[in-house]
Amino acid sequence: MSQLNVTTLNQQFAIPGQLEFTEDVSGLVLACIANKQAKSTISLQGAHVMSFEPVGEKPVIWLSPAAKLAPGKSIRGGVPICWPWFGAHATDSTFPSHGFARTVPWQVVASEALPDGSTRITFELPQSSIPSAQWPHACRVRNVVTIGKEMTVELITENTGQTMFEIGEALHTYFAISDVDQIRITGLEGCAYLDKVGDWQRKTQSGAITIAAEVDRLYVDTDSDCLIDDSGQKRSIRIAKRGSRSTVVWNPWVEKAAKMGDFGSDTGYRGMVCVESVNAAENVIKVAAGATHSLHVTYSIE
Ligand code: TA6
Repeated sequence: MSQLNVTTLNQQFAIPGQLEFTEDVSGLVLACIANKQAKSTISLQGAHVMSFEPVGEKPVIWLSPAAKLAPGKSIRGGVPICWPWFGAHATDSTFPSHGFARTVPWQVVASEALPDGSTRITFELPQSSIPSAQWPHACRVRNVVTIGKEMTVELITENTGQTMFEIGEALHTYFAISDVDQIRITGLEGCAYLDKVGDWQRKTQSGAITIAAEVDRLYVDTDSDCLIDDSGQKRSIRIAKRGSRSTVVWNPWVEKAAKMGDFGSDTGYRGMVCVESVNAAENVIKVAAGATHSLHVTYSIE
């Protein structure tokens, strides 16, 4: 049975007053959550959180006004899932950057109204969505999203095969900010990073991160929380991760954003910053046969 039948999804997984499924004009199927604590929209394609807005707060997650919703196309903004590799594929440049998981259909396998008033929905990557030429391993992959005053996203990789496999991954999260010159990012002081803008040179972070040009840094061997202090919005966004040893901080700045063409206006890049919870470079994850790995992140406002 096709999971993309909205009627079937609502019969099986809708929660009155909290969760319903709709089909967007683009043909993408969306899970729409609205409970007493927050609202969120999640595309079944890529199990891709597109929005998260706690009641009484401005949106936490940024989605480009020019995001092109189309089957098979990555969505600019939200929480893209990069899996089973991060960035360019190690050996085959014809394979999609950041893996295939974010542009293929996922299925809904569970929905729950939790006692604390939050709503949980579980997505699974069906074998039929996995291109065996790119990923010839037996696995079970789930993305568990919980929407309440806080949002948690847990990407779970189970090795159901007979041999170890290695994954790179990320919750490549775009955050809505007042303006890029109003923020500083803390939590990575003293960490080593690979500077993509500087030919991947290895450097060390000194002090808080501020942004006044393109920034694209892969911080390694860090499991620290990060805080986006936004003086313009008089709030901080906390990113608290488990099962991730890398963090990427990215803002494309004006030229790169213009080249990408889906950041909206020519100043669209000023309203966003990515702080991504990652396992990449020396932090890629070896998943032994029969083992399960979890990348878990909680997003909250302070
Ligand atoms: O995580 C930062 C990054 O790797 C940047 O180098 C840039 O490529 C960004 O991801 C967006 O990639 P995408 O494939 O979504 O356009």
